[in-house]
Amino acid sequence: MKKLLSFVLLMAIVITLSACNTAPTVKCGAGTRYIDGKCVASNLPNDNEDPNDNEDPDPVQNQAPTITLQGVVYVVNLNESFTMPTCQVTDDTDTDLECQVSGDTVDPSTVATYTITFSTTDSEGLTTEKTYTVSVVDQGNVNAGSIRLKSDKVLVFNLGDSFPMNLHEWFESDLGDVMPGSITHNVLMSADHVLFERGSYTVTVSVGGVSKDFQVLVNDPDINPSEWVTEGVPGIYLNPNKELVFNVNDYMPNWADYFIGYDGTNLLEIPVGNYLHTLLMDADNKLLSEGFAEITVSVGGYQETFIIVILGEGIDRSILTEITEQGLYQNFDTKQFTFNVGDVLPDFSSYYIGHDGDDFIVLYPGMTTHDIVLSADNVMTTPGTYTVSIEVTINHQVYTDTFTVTVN
Ligand SMILES: [Ca+2]
Repeated sequence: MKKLLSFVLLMAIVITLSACNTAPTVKCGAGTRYIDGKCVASNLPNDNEDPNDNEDPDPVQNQAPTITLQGVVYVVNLNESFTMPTCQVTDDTDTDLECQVSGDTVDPSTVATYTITFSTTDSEGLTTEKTYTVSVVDQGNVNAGSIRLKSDKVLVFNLGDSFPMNLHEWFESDLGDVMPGSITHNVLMSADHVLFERGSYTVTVSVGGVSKDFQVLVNDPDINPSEWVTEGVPGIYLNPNKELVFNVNDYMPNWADYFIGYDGTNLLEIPVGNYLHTLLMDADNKLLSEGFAEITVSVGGYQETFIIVILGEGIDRSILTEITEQGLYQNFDTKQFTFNVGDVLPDFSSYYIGHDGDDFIVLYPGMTTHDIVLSADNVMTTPGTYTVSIEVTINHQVYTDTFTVTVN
């Protein structure tokens, strides 16, 4: 009854559509068909239909069914769910046609391309097929099965070792050959491929559109990060033999010599990209300006920010090891107090070092005041003797100091 109802409804819609259509309706007589605006004999020599086929006396009138797929997904990420599309069949005469599904069964846990075919056949034997492919792909770097380090290889080296030139031969893949061009990495090495910086590096192997990262460790036999950490206490640790104190024109150091992560059980080597710092450097990675900077180190869900001190070129950094008490300290040893007209105003905050009893504190440009006569672009314009003052509040205690400068 329901089927009959929907058929009646369908007819009503067809009639309505016809009524709305103002174009003249062409009706072709028996034995003819409607082609390019004309009724032509259906048994023309080039007609595909066999005019003598008595089993199909009126092939013109029957149309093959139409398959409509909804929710077609062509790409499925590995291990994500796959839903078959819904298949709807419409036909000029048959109303109860169903989709048959054949072909592959999509397994989202296996990287492959699967072929699925939907087909349907109407009551007069006309068949329609729709075939498409679904690819299960590994778009992340988690396809452990597809690209592997060969079982006899270990990506751990020591300083001074030569980095293997045939590294691609260390890997194997089900996705194709691992070629020399399949490998990219950020391992630091000399021109003759000698490893010279301790650290954790990344080798990326790409085969067949799938990439996978591998960690490369370069160890320094003289450095044992397990001695840096407190057993059972996770976090980011600074090498106790290192100080985050540098001089202007020092090269930025290899942070892997300075930091290690620790999850309470295992050491976590810190990838080179996990050091974020505010150091100003030139193109050669030389430190440009004295003052304070920060470095934020993260690995394995742990993150910590450390203060870096950059002293003027040639300043003995032992000055800082002597400072342990809260206060404002002069850092005058290499500072300039006599200027000439035309000189640019220096950052007087770098003439001081603050300490809160626990750590050094950052002194910002602008914490000082002065009465030097300047042009709009901070150039000294007028000879004279001037006073520079600083006022810093550390743990609610105010520290002040003044000094004089001469402009000639
Ligand atoms: Ca049909």
